[in-house]
Amino acid sequence: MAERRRQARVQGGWASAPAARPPGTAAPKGAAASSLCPAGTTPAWMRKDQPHSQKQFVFEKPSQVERRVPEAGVIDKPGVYELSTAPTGISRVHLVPGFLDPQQADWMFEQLLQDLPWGRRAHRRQEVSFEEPRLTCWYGELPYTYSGLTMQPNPEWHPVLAMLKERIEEVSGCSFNSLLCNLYRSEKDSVDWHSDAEPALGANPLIASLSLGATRTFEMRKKPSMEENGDYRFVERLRIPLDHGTLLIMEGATQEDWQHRVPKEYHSRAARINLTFRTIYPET
Ligand SMILES: O=C(O)CCC(=O)C(=O)O
Repeated sequence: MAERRRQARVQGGWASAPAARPPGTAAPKGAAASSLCPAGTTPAWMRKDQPHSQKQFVFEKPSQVERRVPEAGVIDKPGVYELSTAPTGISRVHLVPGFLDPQQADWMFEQLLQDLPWGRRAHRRQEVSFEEPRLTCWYGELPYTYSGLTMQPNPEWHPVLAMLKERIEEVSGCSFNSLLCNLYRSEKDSVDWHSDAEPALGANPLIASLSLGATRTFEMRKKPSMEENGDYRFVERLRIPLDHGTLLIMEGATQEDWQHRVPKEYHSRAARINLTFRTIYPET
């Protein structure tokens, strides 16, 4: 008897009839099947006279399982991070928060904001011209072409930039002959997804990026594999907050296998300067 009572409990044999709903209220989700039965009939799945095999739920794997968008990882601690390994090589970033002392960084930010020859590049596409949402300037003996526009040579390094180049060369063990400076005037300024993979940078370039001023998020996303046909929806993503005085070094296959951007922000942001030291080779 005890065994029969236990089985009845397990099979839901004692489940009571659902309580009456107040008029005008919707049926709870999942109740639709029973409300489709004509009044006074019992749905087949509740009837004890049905053979057991008909009551069993048959699991069929859906042909298209919904893919989840992976959550972005965050890199905000000092260190060296291997982002990926591929036939192209290892993609690696080094994060050095506090590379500059905050007071020195304040002073440098003010000097560079005032003194650098900031300009706004304009593109023309299909008869429509549009300006980049940030200001830029270029230092180096060689010209640099990116996004279809050429920055003319500018060999007269500002003394603050020359000093920073030397310090970063000591830390990274690399030498640089060029510098792209970006000024994000407010939260409305940005740089869209791209990689620094112009031929003039050579294979696997090492790029050292120093940030001054307001903190902005540097986002990275892995380039999709051939099979994904350019679909970036499910790729790996990273967020790296870059604050006043932080140095970020990208190296190895990072430009070949990943893209980066600095998106606009919804909340107000003061100005930010970003300095990306690079090595450019003369075009042959
Ligand atoms: O502002 C930054 O941190 C990134 C700048 C950048 O992507 C670039 O100069 O290529």
